[in-house]
Amino acid sequence: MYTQGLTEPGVRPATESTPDDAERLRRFEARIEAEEKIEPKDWMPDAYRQTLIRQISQHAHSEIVGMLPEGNWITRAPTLLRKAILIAKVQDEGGHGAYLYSAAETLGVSRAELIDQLLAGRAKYSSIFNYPTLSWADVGAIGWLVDGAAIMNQIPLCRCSYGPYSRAMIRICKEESFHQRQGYDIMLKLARGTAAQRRMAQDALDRWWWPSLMMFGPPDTASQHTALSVRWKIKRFTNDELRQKFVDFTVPQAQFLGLSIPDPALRWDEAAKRHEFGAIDWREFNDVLKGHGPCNRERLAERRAAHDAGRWVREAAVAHAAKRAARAVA
Ligand code: FAQ
Repeated sequence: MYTQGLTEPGVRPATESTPDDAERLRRFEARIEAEEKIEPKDWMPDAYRQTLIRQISQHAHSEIVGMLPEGNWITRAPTLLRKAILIAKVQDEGGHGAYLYSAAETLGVSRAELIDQLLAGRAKYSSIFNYPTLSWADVGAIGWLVDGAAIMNQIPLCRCSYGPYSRAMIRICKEESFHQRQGYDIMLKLARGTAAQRRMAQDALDRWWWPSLMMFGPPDTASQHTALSVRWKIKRFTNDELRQKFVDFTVPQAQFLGLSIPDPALRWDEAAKRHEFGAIDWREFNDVLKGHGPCNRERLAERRAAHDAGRWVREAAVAHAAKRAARAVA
């Protein structure tokens, strides 16, 4: 659906610099300025193509690794209804990965190549999915906070200058919004339940709050890619701007639940009309990115096992497609 103008997977269009490039760049930037979408066959600077491949593939990997922490709770969901909702949510995340790999393929890279990079440990995926889900309340906290942070980050991506990515994000955001509500609903039930259930909800908030703030990426002063991505309208806001919006949006939701955000420095600044919050532990964030988070090894091992277990399905699909193609020729 989003593959109009697709080059052969794995074949990158020529990107050598020519004297015409300055003029092409000028026209490209004028189109961005005019809010036109850039489509797969259009000329684009190599840095634009590379940063999109990087961001979209990291995003796709995050979706499929993100299936694992909640997937662990499918067999232990407290009711049949909760189980059905959770299965649907986890399945949606797999679908998001599929749209995003397709969007990345329009840039001349193959899905197989991207998945190989993930399984070899050479690709990044969101830091948040390297934390464990210790109780049912964690499923609520992931929906509320992690999907909440994802929506805050991804709604502006619906206006991304690259057509296939922006179109994929529209459907993804609709589904993420349902995910966020189901998470908040779990938290509400627990927060209004027994004292033990309220403790579970508070414990989940205590553990997921800071990693959720880290999802938005390093502070603007340390972000390598933000300036160019904002200039080329891949990103519409900086990491710190989105993090602030998330805090301002989420604090009243925690108050409604009667839960406390685990940040003694959190306070409303009336003059600035925003919440001030405490310092994020960037050392922890960098450790997780280097592979030393609580669950990095486990997540990659599970993805590798799932990939191996699915080999026969991929082989059968390829054989089926080849057979149909041969029949069409005969
Ligand atoms: N984790 O210069 P910047 C979800 C990396 S989907 C790991 O600021 P940029 C749905 C960054 O890649 C969640 N790495 O980079 C769901 C770069 O590395 P590189 C994923 C991170 O791209 C819910 C380096 O640090 N969402 O949750 C992280 O301008 C529930 C420097 O950073 C997306 O991917 C991090 N948190 O901004 C699923 C959204 N932050 O490549 C299941 C799209 C930064 O130079 C259950 N992505 N890095 O080696 C984006 O908006 C951006 O890529 C940012 C980073 C904002 C993540």
